[in-house]
Amino acid sequence: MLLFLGNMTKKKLHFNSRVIHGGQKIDKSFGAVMPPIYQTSTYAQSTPGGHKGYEYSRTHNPTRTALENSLASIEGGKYGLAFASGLAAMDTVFKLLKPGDEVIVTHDLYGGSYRLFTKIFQVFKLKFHFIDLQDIKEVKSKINNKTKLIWVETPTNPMMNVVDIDSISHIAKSNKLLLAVDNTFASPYLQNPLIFGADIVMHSATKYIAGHSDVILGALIVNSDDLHDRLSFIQNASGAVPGPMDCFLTLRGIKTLAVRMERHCFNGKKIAEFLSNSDSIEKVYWPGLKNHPNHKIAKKQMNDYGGMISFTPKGSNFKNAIKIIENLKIFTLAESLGGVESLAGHPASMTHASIPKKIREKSGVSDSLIRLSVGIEDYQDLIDDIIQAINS
Ligand code: P1T
Repeated sequence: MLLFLGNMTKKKLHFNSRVIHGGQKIDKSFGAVMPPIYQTSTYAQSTPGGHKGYEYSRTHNPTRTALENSLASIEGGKYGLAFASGLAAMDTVFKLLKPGDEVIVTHDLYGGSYRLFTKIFQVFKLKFHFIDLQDIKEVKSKINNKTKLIWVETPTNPMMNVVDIDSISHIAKSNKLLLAVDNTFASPYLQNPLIFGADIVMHSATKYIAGHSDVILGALIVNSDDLHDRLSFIQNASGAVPGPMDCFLTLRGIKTLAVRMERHCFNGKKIAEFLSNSDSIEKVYWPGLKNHPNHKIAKKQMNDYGGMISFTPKGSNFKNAIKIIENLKIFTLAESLGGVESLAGHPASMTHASIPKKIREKSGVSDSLIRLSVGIEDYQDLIDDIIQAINS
């Protein structure tokens, strides 16, 4: 099959097929099944402007194009844009705004996102309202004629709260606001925010999308021609693009996204249930649990519940929590998430250290909170590892 599957892929193929074929072409030169890594910064021109669609690799690169088409396909969007990191993708979104504009943001979010908003964009006079996006009244009360964007992260990092994208999208639409959703924790396998009315979907593709802890990459997916044009202008003008090798690695990761996610979800359920039934554990945060406060919303907008779990051990404090994650042998103590290997982290001192203690504790990021990124190992080995780490 030497055909470009393009739109047909997006509309007709199921997710399991789109991760393999979505937006992909067979290489014209030698029939390579995987897209070549076009490790070039520039392209020969017969006369100024006389090129074959590629001029300079900050603007476009064929390996990046293959990835961007794949990203669009797996999120069910029209356009994908790839960036040097998740934060670079976010940086691009906020450059759509101008000084004086206001943004409504979830108060429970990745520490690096909080740092980008407060330490970079606040300096350029964007105003951020960090609020609980589950409180619709509160969301409405923050909207005024300067409000331009609502930024949602769901499930949230690390508290695993689930925001109802559909409800927020109705508010955004009726007030002519852009709605952007950070879909990193869910991945396109679990949730497609464009279906619920989001204008922009953002991913740290570093995580589940690439899936092997070997690349840093970000993505934006949109349907609107106008938004795509504005974002790709900033992508080129600001220049935070990924190199062709990282695009290739991400494309390779995407091929197994569906099968990896299936196992992440299976293992996530096993471990969340084990933790919930353990006498040593105080609280478990995983949206698949029936007693999770947002379980119903999660059931409505997600296809399954993923492999991210946070928990607090009983009677724990900063020291105990650190001791437990240091004792783990199969889970690696590390930042990041979404790779095939299980990781454990201490949000208060690691991923969320840039959020002032008082603010992070308000959203539940206490000193005793532990975050797990459950990998695709055998779940029994992972459970045994948690038991020995708590007991030793
Ligand atoms: O690391 P980068 O690719 O730039 O992505 C930033 C980012 C954005 N959004 C969410 C929800 C994220 O979790 C992250 C990165 N998070 C981690 C590194 C972490 O360990 O939580």
